[in-house]
Amino acid sequence: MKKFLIIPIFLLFTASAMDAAGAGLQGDVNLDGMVNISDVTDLIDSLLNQDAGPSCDVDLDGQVSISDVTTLIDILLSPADQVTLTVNGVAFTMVHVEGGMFTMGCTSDQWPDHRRNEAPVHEVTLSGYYIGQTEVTQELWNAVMGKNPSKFIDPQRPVETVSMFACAEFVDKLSELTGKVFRLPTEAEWEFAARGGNKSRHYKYSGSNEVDDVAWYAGNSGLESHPVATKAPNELGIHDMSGNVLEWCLDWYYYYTQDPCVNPVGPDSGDENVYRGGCWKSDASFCRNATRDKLDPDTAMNVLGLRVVMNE
Ligand SMILES: [Ca+2]
Ligand SMILES: [Ca+2]
Ligand SMILES: [Ca+2]
Repeated sequence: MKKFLIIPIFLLFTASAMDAAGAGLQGDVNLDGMVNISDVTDLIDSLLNQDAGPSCDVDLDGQVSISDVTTLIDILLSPADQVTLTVNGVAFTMVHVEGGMFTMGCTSDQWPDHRRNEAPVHEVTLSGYYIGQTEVTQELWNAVMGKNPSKFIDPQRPVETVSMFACAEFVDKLSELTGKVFRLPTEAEWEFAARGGNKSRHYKYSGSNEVDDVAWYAGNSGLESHPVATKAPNELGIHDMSGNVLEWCLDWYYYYTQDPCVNPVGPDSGDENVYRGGCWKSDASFCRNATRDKLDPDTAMNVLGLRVVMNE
């Protein structure tokens, strides 16, 4: 086997061949528009037969070798930046949030209108996950639950007037229908995604320091919800984490401590659940990335909806 470890590329890369390879999908060895296991087998065949073409140079170092196989396998194993799923004819997109570490709470970008329950700041480490590119729309809720409890009826607006219990039922049904594991975000997952994850530019609101760029809030909403994704996205391409509707989180409400934590899920029990992000009725300061508050899980109001998380 060893003699196949380094095999020089046989086709000279002309400028046009490089362009063609560069323009294609990285890892699409057999040029069928998809990257999958057949590209691995075709790449190994090409290595063994010494007939590798430019598309076999997956890691773009100018030669075809075993390192292209390992790079291709890495590509296949790494989570996609986003995934679009369809349930009962309704498509929705989940954005990948790479795992990382961040400072949660009233960091300096949240001053001076931060609130006492955002202190103390603390270091949080999270594993990767997928989070909804938008709040759950009425269209999606209806496709899963067969009804729409919202007050501001419009398929493209976020669902609202949903209690924590109704949301728990929704994520269970969504999991059943898709074969994936859906749940509500933990409060830490919510804040990390709102801050832009590892791409964070440390804005006050989710994606900007100007609330009007990214949020439907009391100052611009006309006191109603709006279709999702009609304001600019944040650093990860996620919309409406500031404003439009408030979003339920999984955690029972608790007071922060300074202790660093890994994948925190909040206390084991409690009376009220956390919600996040401000809404069409909030003032700007409530739409900040670190703002947090709590409600009885029975509560269903026209300001309160959800966004889902899917495990990696
Ligand atoms: Ca392919
Ligand atoms: Ca190579
Ligand atoms: Ca929101």
